[in-house]
Amino acid sequence: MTMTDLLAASDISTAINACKAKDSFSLKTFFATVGLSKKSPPEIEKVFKMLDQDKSGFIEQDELQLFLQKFSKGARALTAAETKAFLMAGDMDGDGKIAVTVKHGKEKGFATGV
Ligand SMILES: [Ca+2]
Repeated sequence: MTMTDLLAASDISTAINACKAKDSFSLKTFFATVGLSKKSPPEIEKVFKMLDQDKSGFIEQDELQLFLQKFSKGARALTAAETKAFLMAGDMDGDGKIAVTVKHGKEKGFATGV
């Protein structure tokens, strides 16, 4: 399973190119551009599982930093400010990480609620 199994490669490059400049990453814009906004929760869950490198069931800060690189190898890492904003958007229960599946905690809103 790779990102391009779920998302169009052209949409991914458009989304990556749109946030090339540091601190220009917007989660909402990225999700919309890459086509994730239109995906069903189970499909979004698959994407989040790919982001969960150590299979902990959560996206931790270090995994979030590499978010863009998971979509495109040549992409930049997120800045500390972007990572923090991402975490604040997704971390509904305040434990400092984002749950991957809808079964974990209260974070069922992340996949669909961005
Ligand atoms: Ca993890």
